[in-house]
Amino acid sequence: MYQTDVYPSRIGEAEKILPRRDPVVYNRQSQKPFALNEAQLKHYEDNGFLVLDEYLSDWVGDIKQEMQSLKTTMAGREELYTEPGSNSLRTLFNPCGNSRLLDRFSRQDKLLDIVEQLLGEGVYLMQSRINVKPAYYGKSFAWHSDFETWHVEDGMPRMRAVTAWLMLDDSTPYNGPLYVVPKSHRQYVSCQGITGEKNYLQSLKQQKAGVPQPETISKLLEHGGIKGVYGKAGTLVLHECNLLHGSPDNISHQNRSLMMMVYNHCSNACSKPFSGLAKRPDYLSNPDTKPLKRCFAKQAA
Ligand code: 6CS
Ligand code: FE
Repeated sequence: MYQTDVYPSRIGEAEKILPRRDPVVYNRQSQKPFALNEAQLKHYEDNGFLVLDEYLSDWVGDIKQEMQSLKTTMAGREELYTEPGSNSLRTLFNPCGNSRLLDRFSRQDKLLDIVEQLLGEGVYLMQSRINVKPAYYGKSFAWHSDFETWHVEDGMPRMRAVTAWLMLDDSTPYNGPLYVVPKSHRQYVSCQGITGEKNYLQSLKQQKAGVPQPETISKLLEHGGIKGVYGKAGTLVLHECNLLHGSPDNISHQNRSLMMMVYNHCSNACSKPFSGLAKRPDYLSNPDTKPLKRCFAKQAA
């Protein structure tokens, strides 16, 4: 059936800025134990992100150990992407679908209370990934909105998703930290160009399609400039799906690894990519869109 595209992008037209047509917070009255307070909610709503210092520090050691074993057990699989120009691991996709521990981690109250406050009840894990950003070899990520990619390449209809990402190493001004453009989530950049077949094989190493032009980025910067996101390992960042972001190379001697979990509301499940091209692999857009069941304990079966 024909689906109207309210967020067209890469349709072969000139780049333009369109208004956001969706709420940022869907369930602000939540009374759950780990729900955000009014001030935190307002920060997220106004700026498009929120940093919770050392919110999940007790998990960092276990997750890093699990990541090492996933690197071995998943070696040779398509889910592993290397850095451009070297064999260092850049990204490992779907850690939560390949590890019992990480699956349970993603379904705990400390995350879902917040996610369901932001999106409304009934969410699924659309994508998970570990970005390593290795010392010396970790290369930049160009400016982009995740939603733009998920809309064009996966068919995510509306802006009703949030990424919760956990710092697995300290994130400092020197080790290739994430840069965000506060308030940019309130506008949508309809990018020029069109999408090539299997674009993800290129974009996950170095994104080119869906990257706004410098003049457009400058316009979005007028409202809030650039902010580096720094914190100690264990810090959690809530990142709205349409926030403009990117990161520089890591030429330091310290890795900057993080684990990202993308939660999407079940009513907003991805259908057919708006590009008209084939669907991307399941490890980029989870076909299991049933609501997540909460998991209460770290170790219990
Ligand atoms: O393709 C994805 O799903 C994600 N990866 C990149 C490099 N950009 C868009 C989105 O964050
Ligand atoms: Fe991104």
